[in-house]
Amino acid sequence: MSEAVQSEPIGKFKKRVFSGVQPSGGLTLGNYLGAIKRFVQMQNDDYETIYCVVDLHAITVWQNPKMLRQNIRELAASFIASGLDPKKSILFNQSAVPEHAQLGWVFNCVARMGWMQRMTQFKDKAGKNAQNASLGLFGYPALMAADILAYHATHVPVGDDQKQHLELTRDIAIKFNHDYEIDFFPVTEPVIGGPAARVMSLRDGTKKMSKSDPSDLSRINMTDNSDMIANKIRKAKTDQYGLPSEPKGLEGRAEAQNLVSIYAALGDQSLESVLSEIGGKQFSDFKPMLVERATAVLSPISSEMGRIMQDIPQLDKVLNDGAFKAKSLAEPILKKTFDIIGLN
Ligand code: AQP
Repeated sequence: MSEAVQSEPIGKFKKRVFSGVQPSGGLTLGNYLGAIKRFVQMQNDDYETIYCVVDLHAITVWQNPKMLRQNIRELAASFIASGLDPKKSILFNQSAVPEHAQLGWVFNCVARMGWMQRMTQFKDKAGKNAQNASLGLFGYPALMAADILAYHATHVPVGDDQKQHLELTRDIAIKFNHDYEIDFFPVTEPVIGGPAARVMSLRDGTKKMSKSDPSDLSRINMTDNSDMIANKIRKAKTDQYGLPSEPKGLEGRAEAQNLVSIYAALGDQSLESVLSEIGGKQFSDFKPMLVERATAVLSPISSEMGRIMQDIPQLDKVLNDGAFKAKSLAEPILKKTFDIIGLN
């Protein structure tokens, strides 16, 4: 089992993992280290694993239809290129399994306005113009709860930014079980942790690395070639001090902390072991090491993605087969939910 699992639930429920990524543009190193790498690890642990291209979430902000279609396939290709194996994991896109939206509606009726109003991601994404944000963006966490609970998933690997949404998923499950006096939905465990739970922007160590940041220099994209990676790391913000030999020496140094954490996560090392090797070096020596490691990890993934995108019928078949399997799990859970509520 992955070291980051925080506790052992979950009584009668089978150990089942669900997680998703939005096809809202090219993937970043943050998505890879915070989520997809963990997906692959859990696929090889003792779990049933279900991974989803959450396209219904992507349309909470406007998407160009042609680009969306392309992004859905590219994301599925990057899942497979990163090591997700359709023979071991169910891979599919959310809109192909209508049970997500149906259960999402039920959870819109369980979740409270006050809960949603506390969600910091809505505030960040809606910005100053919240009145003009879509209702879907506001209700996003109820659909996310449905994605997870439609499968009775017990564990959800995500980056640190999704922690609050996972807490809301737990609140929805608890409230549903309480309101209908039945132990029906599991209280899901988040799987968050490791040095790259929150990869930060290369330009500003206080901001999350994000696909939608207007500055391409702020992120490493999974499809960046070695020259692009080298250029971005060379330009990454740092400070004037050398690297410490213990984590304590990174306190208050957000940019240094971020680069060392990325290096550690890429090499499956702890921060302590990395710092014991590189302590005393200057950034001018460390940055080329980081470039080399990032290129060694990302180049094979990006060329495999290119190869997979050459055979769209095969990729679509993987997604269709995955949707069929996902639906066969979600359908009886939705039906039982309707029974409990009194809808059929
Ligand atoms: N910077 C990050 N560090 C660690 N994990 C991250 N994740 C995202 N950014 C980081 C994790 O990736 C998974 C999928 O994220 P998503 O695409 O569904 O949504 P997001 O969190 O909104 O990601 P972005 O890149 O910031 O997208 P945009 O710019 O479209 O909003 C999640 O598990 C997330 O935690």
